[in-house]
Amino acid sequence: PSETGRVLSIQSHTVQGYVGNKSAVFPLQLLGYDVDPINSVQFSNHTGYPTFRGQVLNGQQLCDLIEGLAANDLLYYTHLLTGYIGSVSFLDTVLQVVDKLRMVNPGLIYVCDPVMGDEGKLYVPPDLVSVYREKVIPVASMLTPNQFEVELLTGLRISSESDGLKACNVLHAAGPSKVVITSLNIEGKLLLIGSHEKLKGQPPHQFKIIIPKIAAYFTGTGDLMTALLLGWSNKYPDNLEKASELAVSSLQALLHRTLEDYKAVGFDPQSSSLEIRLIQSQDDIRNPEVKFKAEEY
Ligand code: ATP
Ligand code: PLP
Ligand code: PXL
Repeated sequence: PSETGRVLSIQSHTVQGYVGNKSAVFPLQLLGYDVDPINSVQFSNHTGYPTFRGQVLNGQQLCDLIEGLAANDLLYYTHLLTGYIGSVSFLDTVLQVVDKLRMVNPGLIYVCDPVMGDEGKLYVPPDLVSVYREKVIPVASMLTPNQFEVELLTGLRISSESDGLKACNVLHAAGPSKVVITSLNIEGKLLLIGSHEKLKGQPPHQFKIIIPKIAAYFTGTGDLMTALLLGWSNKYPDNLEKASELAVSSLQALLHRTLEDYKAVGFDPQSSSLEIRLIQSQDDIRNPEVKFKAEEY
């Protein structure tokens, strides 16, 4: 494995519970990264609860923080990580941040989770879709969409594995050399598809990992998954398969621990969204036992 790096992570902060930066920063630190979080929002709790309160950072305020770093020559990063972004103006500012970071480090890797929705439902303003398509995808190094997000980004309907593979090819042509579709529901099965275009214009290396579906609804898992993929794919830059096996194996161990803990206190895991047991799963993050193997196409 190669050396670790310094990550700028622009994501949500919640006082209680683990989504956004709260679910990405700790695992990246455990994997040896320096992580500098910018909190795009600060909410009491995630938005799946009956209510929430808090503040939203605007594009100008993000600019201000970046200018503060720039003024002290502190803009050297190996990675930029972004997740849920709630407005076009904030996403436009993130694009300016990408340019600024690449002026300092032309090799900056931008890992983008294009969070827009799930299961056919959009939970960002519709205007964001074209900004992701036209401006963000071209500058992203690694993309981690779910099935619905791939459909929005490519305009293709994904109803089979081969549709998923074709969509990855379309995304590679538009920019990112690594694409991981983190969840696909195909014929009742849950799977991840990974695709690495090692040489521009050459056929990508593609694989899948079958994931046994747990009958529960978790929040923050998408954010954790992307952080783990960043962490491991930087340690194994030429082996996205191995990086994905490690990430999936950590995450599944954590999900099972979460489920067991909720059951132990008498909660019905299907009745509400579960907060992940992130801290309690630190050994599974540092040293995952690979139980989920990739199958090459
Ligand atoms: P995005 O952040 O782009 O919206 P997403 O919709 O794929 O991503 P999740 O649905 O939270 O995010 O899934 C992320 C990962 O978490 C999946 O790859 C899967 O491995 C795991 N996961 C989430 N829920 C379950 C579940 N009920 N059973 C098994 N694995 C799950
Ligand atoms: N709804 C809102 C308003 C959100 O901000 C998010 C976060 O991304 C979600 C739902 C669920 O996100 P995910 O599918 O990544 O867990
Ligand atoms: O990606 C999950 C997420 C991120 N940020 C905020 C959220 C959620 C999920 O509900 O509420 C603020």
